[in-house]
Amino acid sequence: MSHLVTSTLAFFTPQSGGSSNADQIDSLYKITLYIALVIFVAVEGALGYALWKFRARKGAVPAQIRGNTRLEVGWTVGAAVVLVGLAVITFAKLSSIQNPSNSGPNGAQSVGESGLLYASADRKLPPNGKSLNIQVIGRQYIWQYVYPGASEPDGLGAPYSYEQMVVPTNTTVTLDIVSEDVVHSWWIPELGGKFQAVPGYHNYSWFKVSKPGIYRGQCAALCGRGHARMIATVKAVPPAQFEAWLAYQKQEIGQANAEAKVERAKLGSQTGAGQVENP
Ligand SMILES: [Cu+2]
Repeated sequence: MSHLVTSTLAFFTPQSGGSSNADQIDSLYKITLYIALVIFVAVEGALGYALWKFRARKGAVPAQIRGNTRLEVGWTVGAAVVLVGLAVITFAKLSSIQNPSNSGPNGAQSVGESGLLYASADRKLPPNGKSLNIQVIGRQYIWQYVYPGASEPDGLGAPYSYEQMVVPTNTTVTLDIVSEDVVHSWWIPELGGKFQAVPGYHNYSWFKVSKPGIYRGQCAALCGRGHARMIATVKAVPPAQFEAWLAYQKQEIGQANAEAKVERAKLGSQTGAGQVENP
């Protein structure tokens, strides 16, 4: 029975469990839901009771009532108290949703050091200022993720991946969300924080995953005919595994770039048929 109640509630409440900000959003939602449930049951119960108790009887004349000041003041003040209560709870919880927390002691250690920290006026950083910053680029119809570690000063040569983001566990990950074409929406429900990717604008979010695993999401703004295929996953792995993956990715991309450079030089030195005919 209790399992039925929990799973029914889980169906009606936001997904959570992946990151602390998602948990805070979930608990805020549940507080509001429980208060609303109590009021719903009380109001509908009173309505049902009145319908039954004062149902029409032959010859009966209903009491002729005009207003009830005490009742009216009561439900106005009651609603105001609920509103103020919810506002206070929301603002008390808001900072733990918006502001990133520090990485855990067993998180990735190199994060935020050796050039992995990017400063920004708008981006919120954890209290100790260290986070793994990943750029999330939305484009029709795929998500690209650019990780820190550019080999060239202009930011080129940074490791990247498509569709699946790989992150270390227990590490605060801050996201810099942008778009190359139209408005997309970044959302991994279990990790909280849905944010739009808007061309020409930067949006910031964060998460900290405690359990290794795959967290699924999907572009949440209709962005064109390929929108349905624009899925996103976050794969959380232990920090050591993440460092190894990042190094491998960097090496593979570097190698592919070097090969492309050779190919380009080769093509540039060849004289094509078109060039012969149209000098
Ligand atoms: Cu999209």
